[in-house]
Amino acid sequence: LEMKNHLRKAIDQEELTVFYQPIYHLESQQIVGCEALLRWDSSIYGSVSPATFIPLAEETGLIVAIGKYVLKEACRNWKSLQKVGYDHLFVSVNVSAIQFQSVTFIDEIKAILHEYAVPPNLFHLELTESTMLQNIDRAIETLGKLKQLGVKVAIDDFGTGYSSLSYLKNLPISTLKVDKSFVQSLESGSADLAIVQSVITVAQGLNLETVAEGVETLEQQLLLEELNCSLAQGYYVAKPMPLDALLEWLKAYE
Ligand code: G
Ligand code: G
Ligand code: MN
Ligand code: NA
Repeated sequence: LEMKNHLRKAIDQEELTVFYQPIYHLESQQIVGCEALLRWDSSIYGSVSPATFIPLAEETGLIVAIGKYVLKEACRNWKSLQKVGYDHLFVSVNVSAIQFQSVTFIDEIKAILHEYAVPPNLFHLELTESTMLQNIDRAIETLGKLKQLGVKVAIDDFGTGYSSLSYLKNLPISTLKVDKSFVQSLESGSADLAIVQSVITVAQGLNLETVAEGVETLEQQLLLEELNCSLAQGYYVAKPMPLDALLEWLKAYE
């Protein structure tokens, strides 16, 4: 309860910030975008993981305000990237189930993209399988509207849910993000290699892009390249960082 009360004040007290982790094309090693990842630097608790405070925000309904803050901040920061020439990079924002299911979600997205003049094709959303499967018909409808707007949607943490593959063909999405739990134990001949390989094969068959998450070593990167995974992100190339640091990092990376 205590933490919930502090979370309530976190936005106004400017304790919430958005970090960005670069996403790159494996074959060319070019940076193509970044994932927005929320951070809470609390005056009481220090830095709190979103894995802890996002569920709290969902329980209390605070996720509505927090979600809106992240969407706005991501668009505002995209403008900063654009101003210094990185106008080809996409920004990918995590969306929680409550946010996605809100009746005003599509209008909110439209308004924010309009307000910051962000090209919809450079604005991506990440949803988990469980978010989509809570109400599959409704999800298909909302995803269809996003697609009409030109906003790309990725399934996040793909492979960790219990759902069957059959629903995939009915979802108007564009990307599968291979969960880092599979990527981290990638080794030649391992079970995880077989799993990642089949996810990529399924994605190719459905014309979906693949992003491997949690790439920490050159070995993992090379294996993913061999498997024809298109994009990747992970500590091997860069950790999530504040916008200022990202701008510096992009300049140095060129
Ligand atoms: O960056 P980190 O590993 O700490 O993120 C932990 C979890 O929090 C991840 O599952 C990530 O998807 C989630 N997360 C990070 N930022 C956001 C956000 O802005 N909104 C939502 N809903 N989840 C987020
Ligand atoms: O949204 P999602 O659940 O995919 O969140 C991605 C999480 O993975 C974020 O918390 C991010 O900080 C974390 N992350 C990104 N790259 C790496 C990595 O290379 N290794 C590990 N362990 N975590 C990573
Ligand atoms: Mn994500
Ligand atoms: Na993930």
